[in-house]
Amino acid sequence: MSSMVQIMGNHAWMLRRVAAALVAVVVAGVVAVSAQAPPPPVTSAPLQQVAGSLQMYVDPLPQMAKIRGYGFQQGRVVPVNLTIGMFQKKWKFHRDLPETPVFVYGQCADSATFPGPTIVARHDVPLAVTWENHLPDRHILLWDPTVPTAIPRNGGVPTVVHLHGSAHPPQADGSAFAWFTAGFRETGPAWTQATYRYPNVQPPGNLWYHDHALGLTCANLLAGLLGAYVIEKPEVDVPMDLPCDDDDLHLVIADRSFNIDGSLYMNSTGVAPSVHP
Ligand SMILES: *[C@@H]1O[C@H](CO)[C@@H](O)[C@H](O)[C@H]1NC(C)=O
Ligand SMILES: *[C@@H]1O[C@H](CO)[C@@H](O)[C@H](O)[C@H]1NC(C)=O
Ligand SMILES: [Cu+2]
Repeated sequence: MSSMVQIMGNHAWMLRRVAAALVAVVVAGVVAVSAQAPPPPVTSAPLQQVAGSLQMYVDPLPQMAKIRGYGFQQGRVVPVNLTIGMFQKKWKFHRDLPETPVFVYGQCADSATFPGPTIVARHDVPLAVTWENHLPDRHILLWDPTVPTAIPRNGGVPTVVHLHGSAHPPQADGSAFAWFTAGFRETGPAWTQATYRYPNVQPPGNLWYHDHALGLTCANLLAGLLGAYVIEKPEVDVPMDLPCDDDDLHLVIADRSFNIDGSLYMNSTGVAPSVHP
């Protein structure tokens, strides 16, 4: 459907981003946990022990659900509106790992996946997505309050969605300051609207959507808030006889380390604001 180069370009960026998340120095928790003692630092030995214990090629390649970002009316392609939520649920990353909490995108909690559903948009057909935050009051990972971070007054996990690589108006860009908590209870200073409109006027290709909240992007992505977004254009795709529909598989490569208990690892070195920075 779209060039491999583009896929790799996006993924290379994602890997860099996730790698950054993995080595991020995490300092202290949310308001709610700031009074607690920092957790003891995790050394690389247990992480390598878990990683080394996982056998490769034993699970089928996961296929995320595709959500069509357009409809048909009397044979014509027409725009649709989608609602996609963010949910906490448990996810099994490997046959031999227990289920563990993640934050993931989906049309409902049951169908939410890591990575999120693949949105298939059509060139020149605008798509409106209402992104909803259904996350709980507390994060599953630690926050770093020593960088400018979205801190809601009444708890909740700030989120905002950025469609990476897309050309769209600034109000739909998912500014780091346009964050919102569950039910839009609290919103950041740049928040203007719940529904983002993506014009899909650029050349066809593979994009990805991911969280972009101020100071929380690394934790929210590590927790699972990412997914693929494809712009198809039959005039380009069909003459090349590329695989389509179920034969067109979208691969998302994401790097994660796991603690001994199977939970997602995030580096919490420096969890003491008096010490760091
Ligand atoms: C966590 O981050 C600290 C500071 O950057 C680093 O020294 C340490 O090696 C990291 N821990 C692991 C397990 O990667
Ligand atoms: C999508 O939402 C817009 C704005 O609320 C509305 O005007 C339009 O009719 C909706 N389209 C569909 C297909 O529901
Ligand atoms: Cu991005």
